[in-house]
Amino acid sequence: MSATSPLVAAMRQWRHTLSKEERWCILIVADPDALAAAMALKRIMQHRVKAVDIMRVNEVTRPDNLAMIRYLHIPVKAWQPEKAASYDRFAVVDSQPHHHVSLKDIPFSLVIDHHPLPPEPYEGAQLYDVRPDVGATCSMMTRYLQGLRITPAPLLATAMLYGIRTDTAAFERSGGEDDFRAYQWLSRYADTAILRRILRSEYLREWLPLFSRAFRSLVDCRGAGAQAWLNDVSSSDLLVAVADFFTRVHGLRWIAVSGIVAKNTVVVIFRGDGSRDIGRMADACFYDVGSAGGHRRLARAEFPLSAVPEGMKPQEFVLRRLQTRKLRAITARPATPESGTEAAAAEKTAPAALPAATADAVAEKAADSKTTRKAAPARRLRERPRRSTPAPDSHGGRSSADEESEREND
Ligand SMILES: [Mn+2]
Repeated sequence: MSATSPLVAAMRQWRHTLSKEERWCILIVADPDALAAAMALKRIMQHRVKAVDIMRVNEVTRPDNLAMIRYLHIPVKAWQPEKAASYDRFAVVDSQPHHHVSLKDIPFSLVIDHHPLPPEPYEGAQLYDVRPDVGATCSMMTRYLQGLRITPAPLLATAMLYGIRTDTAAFERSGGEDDFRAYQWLSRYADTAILRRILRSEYLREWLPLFSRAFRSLVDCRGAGAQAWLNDVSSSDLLVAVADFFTRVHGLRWIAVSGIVAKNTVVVIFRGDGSRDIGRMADACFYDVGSAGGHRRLARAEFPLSAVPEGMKPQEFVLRRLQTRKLRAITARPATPESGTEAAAAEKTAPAALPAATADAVAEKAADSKTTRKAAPARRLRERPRRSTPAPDSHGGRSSADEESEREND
């Protein structure tokens, strides 16, 4: 066994200090890795304390995360700060106290996480294990379960598997030896049918009317593309969900799904199969009315409703632009941020001020995830920057990887 053995020893020691008198609260910024790691910690503490509650400090809105909570019976509740006094001790997993306002003033006895180390060391925790080199907190928790000789029940194993899968984007974005091994071990105990069901939970019921609008409004566009107009939507994430759906249709070279967000902004989400540079196309169609751009397969444009000429319907305007605009010369295109720092900085800015591609990527990842509390490493933005030489990538083998790593949250 490896360098983690002292950590397991520390965990064992910590477990001996638990008291039947104490009520524990595990606080998380809920995402799959955090939810599953909290379940694992609760399992480790089982029967050794009076009570363990799992509390989330954020909202869960993504359909896959909601499905995870429902199908795996994760007993997570919304954190109410005024109830803090009813707990004796606190733990945080997959986050650190400085990551979230609701966490920062709580005296944690246990911190287990895989995000970067804090600027100043955290004092006061009996068990403190922060290892930024690990792909998921669930991989760390797996090692603890193994060390304590705890066999995970199917629902716990499934949750942890999903946690690792999500944080590493199924090992495409990150993940090392520890994560692989943990994944392999957990697979023996997990329920793959439930896992598949969670992975397939991509839409919410209330989105279905949008799909019907999309199908009804679908019109063919030049170059084997199509466009759909959804009218008013509550968030551009919904346009993204609908556009992503259409990427499953073989023979549809590109799709543009558009609608009006917040009553005054027209957003167009582009998806393409890579046969043409969709980022260039978005730019060509809308650069003069707002912000537009993206990558070869993913792009976005947004502009104020007021940019639509008097007497013209916005959907007509979008369609006309899609049909008639010619591509601009490559040199005229604005730069796309490529470094992680730029992207991280961009996350804090208002979406309208962002280069479109970044805004898109951020919006998609933001849902329940914790993009704002950690700097995005450069490897997160692994889609090919649109300024790179258009490669003959249809046989690259990574063709669908880009989109997939975007859909998955982290
Ligand atoms: Mn994580």
